[in-house]
Parts: sequence; structure tokens; C-alpha cells
Amino acid sequence: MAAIRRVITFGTYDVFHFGHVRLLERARTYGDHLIVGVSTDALNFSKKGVYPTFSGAERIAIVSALRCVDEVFFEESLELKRAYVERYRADVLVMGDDWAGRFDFCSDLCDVVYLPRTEGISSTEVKQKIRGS
Ligand code: C2G
Repeated sequence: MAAIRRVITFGTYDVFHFGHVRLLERARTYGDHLIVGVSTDALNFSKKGVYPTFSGAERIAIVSALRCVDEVFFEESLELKRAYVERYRADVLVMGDDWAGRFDFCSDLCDVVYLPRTEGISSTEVKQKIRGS
């Protein structure tokens, strides 16, 4: 029997939208088991200086409810990518191409794939649209 191919991806998934679900659905097609690292509130604050609109507990609950997602965990540090790939025995790491090249340092551990982002949608744009309505 062929071994299960494990796919890992990372993200904030704040104000969850169509671009997020498309990324996750496409990531899942690279294997049989999709593992998603959802960034913690503290990691977001350290990266962007603001907290996400939805809490880590809410964001991870939304992501884990998706049919294409098999396993979730909190991503606590950007510096732990290699440790997460090893801990979750990932065969493929998938990210949107806004991160193109930035995960290549994991390519000795697993395949690294960047998928085209969905155009015309982002959490920031959704928030602006709602504010303007
Ligand atoms: N994405 C996409 N199309 C969009 C918006 C996002 O394909 N219109 C993808 C991103 O490229 C990423 C995933 O959806 O692969 C999650 O996006 P974000 O929640 O914006 O994640 P980010 O804040 O970039 O966090 O360690 C990496 C970070 O945790 C990634």
C-alpha cells in the first residue's frame, strides 16, 4: 500500500474568505492529509503590530471545520517552520505565491510549492468593503 502523502500549510485565516478556502482546497490535492498551522494571536501581533479581528480559538475552529482540512495546530513562531515540517512529517509544504521563495529553506525536508493567490480578495479588502457599506 502506498504511503499517505502529508501536506502542510500555514496562515492567519482572519476574516475567512474565498481566497483562503481555494488555497486550502488546492493544497489538499497535493496529498491525502492536509495539516494547517494557524498563527497565534501573539505571532500576529509580533508580525503586524495588531491583533487579528477573530481570535486564534475562533480562527482555528473555522479552519478545522473544513472538509479539506484533516489536522490543525497553532503556529507559534515563524522561525519554527522546519520543526513543524518534521513534527508533522510533511511531504509537501504549500503556500500562496505572496510567499514565493520564502520557504525554500525547507526544500531539503519536503517539496515546497507556491500556488497563485486568488486575485481581488483579502481580509483587508473585506474589512474595507464592510466599513464602506
Ligand atoms: N491566500 C490566497 N489568496 C488570497 C488570500 C490569501 O491564496 N486572496 C493564501 C495565502 O497566500 C496563504 C493563505 O491563503 O497561503 C493564508 O493567508 P493569510 O491568512 O493571509 O496568511 P498569512 O498572514 O500570510 O500567514 O507562516 C506563514 C504565515 O502564518 C502566513
